Amino acid sequence: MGIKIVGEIEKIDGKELSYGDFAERYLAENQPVVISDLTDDWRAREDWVTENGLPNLHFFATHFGNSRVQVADCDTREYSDQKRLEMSVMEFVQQWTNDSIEDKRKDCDDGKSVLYLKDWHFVKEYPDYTAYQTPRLFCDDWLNMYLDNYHIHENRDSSQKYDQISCSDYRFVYMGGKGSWTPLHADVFRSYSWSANVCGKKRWLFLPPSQSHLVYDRQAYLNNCVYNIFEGVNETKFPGFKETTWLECIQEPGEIIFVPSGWHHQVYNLEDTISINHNWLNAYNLSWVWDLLWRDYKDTEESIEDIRDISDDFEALCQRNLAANTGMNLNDFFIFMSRFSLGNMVLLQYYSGKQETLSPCSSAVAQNLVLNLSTIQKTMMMMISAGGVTATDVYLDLRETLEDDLQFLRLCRDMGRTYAMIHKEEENQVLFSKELLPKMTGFADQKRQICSPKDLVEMIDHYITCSSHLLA
Ligand SMILES: O=C(O)CCC(=O)C(=O)O
Ligand SMILES: [Fe+2]
Repeated sequence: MGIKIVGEIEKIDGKELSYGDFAERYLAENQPVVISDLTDDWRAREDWVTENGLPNLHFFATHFGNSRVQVADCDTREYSDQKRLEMSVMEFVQQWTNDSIEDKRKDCDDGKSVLYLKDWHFVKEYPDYTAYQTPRLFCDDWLNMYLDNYHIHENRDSSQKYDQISCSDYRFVYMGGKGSWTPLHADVFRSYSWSANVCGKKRWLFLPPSQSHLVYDRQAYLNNCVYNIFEGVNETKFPGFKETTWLECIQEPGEIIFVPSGWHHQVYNLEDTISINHNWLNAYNLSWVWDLLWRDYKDTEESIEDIRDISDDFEALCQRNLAANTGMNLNDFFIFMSRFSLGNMVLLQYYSGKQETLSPCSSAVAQNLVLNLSTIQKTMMMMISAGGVTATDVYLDLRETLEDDLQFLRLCRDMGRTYAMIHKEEENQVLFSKELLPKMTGFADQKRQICSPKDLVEMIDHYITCSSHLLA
């Protein structure tokens, strides 16, 4: 059964695209787009690619050969994903080289599996090797900004050691030969993703979120999703699949694709390809993240309903399972939003302090901060009406957050730099840590704790009101 492809993804020149236009046309509208001309000066496009435009495997083996990475066996399904193997980059490169030599000799198809290195946390592992700069369009990234300073899920029962690398960030390198591929999925947390081809070509197939229900089997445990849209989609399980309509895109070397929230996609490497990809979220897609988290929570609850009566703390069990399945539970989300809001408030106070001299850029930053806060506030209101977060030991102690160590100061500094850069503020106006500290101590004298979404809503109200003059 073939799929129905009804159009292609728009392509535009990144040099001609302002941040405001990108936010308005693609982030806010949740529409995919391919952007050219933003990767020409990346070190990765020099170091990682041979003169013939192929992956420079020798470079990887000599510089990063010892890294342990996850490699997907593209021919073997395991549950809803491909089977994963762990190996060193050196081993991966050796297998890839051997396979290509054999393919050439035998003119292909000897039944050997195609391997695909995925989800390599390259930036975390090699922070001093600047392989690329994240384009400004994708920098309003709460997820990675937060994860650079905090863990999203603190594991309270220390029996399970926190997985340092695999939860450390959402910035990845992918590498695979021609024919390697990624099964149908929508991204983690329903975040946005961007994906840049360092070399090679990809074919993408996209399904708009309005049709997502057509690729799910709601009857099955944990909502089974179609795995491969080109092979054996079961009519009985997915009766709506034949109604689906797809958008296609061929992504060339150097191009970046923007994958909006909740769009399912299946991806093929048409040539030997290296790509860099980040997942991120911000004010424009926060409601997607919340919706999924709440739905996953309800599904988790339902899946263990039969042990509710014999469980000491059913809610805690649900939260534990949710964190294990999705990487974040409702409490983690609440703490994430609380810390992130606090950072926005501190910055807003900083900008309020310079109200007389607010440049157009500073005022764009202030507007962005207010947008962030009001979006978090709306999301917290949804959380309140859904009845989420009831655990009594989940709260944010302001004094601890503000004074205890450098984590929060770093988060504020990263946020300040990021928003200044996004809105092109002059270097000398970028705030410095020493100016932030007095702003923070002002906070600590106030209410001691944010104990519930309601507290956070009230606190945000106060700060938005106080800074309304910045938006005039
Ligand atoms: O390139 C791939 O194989 C998959 C990438 C992907 O799914 C993404 O960037 O969201
Ligand atoms: Fe994806």
